[in-house]
Amino acid sequence: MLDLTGKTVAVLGAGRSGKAAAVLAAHCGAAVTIYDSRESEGAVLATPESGKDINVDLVIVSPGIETLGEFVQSFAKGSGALWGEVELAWRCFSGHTIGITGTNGKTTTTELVRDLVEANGRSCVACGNYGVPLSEVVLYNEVPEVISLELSSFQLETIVDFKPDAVIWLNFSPDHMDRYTSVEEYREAKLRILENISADTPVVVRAGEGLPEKGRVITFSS
Ligand code: UMA
Repeated sequence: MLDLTGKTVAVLGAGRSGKAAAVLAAHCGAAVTIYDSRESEGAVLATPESGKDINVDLVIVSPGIETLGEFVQSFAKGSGALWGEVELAWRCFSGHTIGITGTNGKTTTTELVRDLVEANGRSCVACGNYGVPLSEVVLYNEVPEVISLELSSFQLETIVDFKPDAVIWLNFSPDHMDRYTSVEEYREAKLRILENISADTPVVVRAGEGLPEKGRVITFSS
């Protein structure tokens, strides 16, 4: 488990991932405060203005909060590192990670992958953008050997060292244009799934997606 003893952590967002990240960071030994821009039980009410006065060792951001927005940036300035919830949780997981992204079909595939892994005799939990935050899963009494991890572009924006053992890239089409200034920006966020992989990491991808040449590519098509 990651050791955060003596560290101060600000978790931004008191939704499902924020609360799970806060419990996990506290479990790792940190002094944790949750901040939210709305009145929320267990969280300190914060604004971009008040965030400027908060300097901590680590800021953990929930996926629904814009990384480059004023709220997150006010906390990040003057603080140490900025991680997403997935980055924190992945650093606390010692099993195998299958990272799944794409614009459509992620949840179905995440469940299918879990079933395939289990059918091969290994314990596996489907999680991430799909329902259960990874931060909850790493604190289960029986931590699975493998995680089938659905990853949104929002979650991928805030990875640092996150390195899946296998990648599945299903497809890409414009989405979330209320968050991104261009389709390219959305695609760049998703492509971060490949950022830290090794040359031999399997990358299962739909033929014709035009991904950068990274990993050991295995294409599929109808
Ligand atoms: N908040 C602030 N400041 C802001 C904006 C929001 O404090 O500027 C606070 C809100 O007041 C709220 C909290 O942030 O209290 C919400 O955080 P969040 O939006 O990250 O929501 P969570 O409940 O933590 O859920 C997140 C994912 N939500 C989003 O990505 C928007 C869930 O994905 C995910 O299941 C969950 O973590 C567990 O990992 C949902 C989703 O719609 C299903 N995802 C998008 C999609 O699939 O298209 C990407």
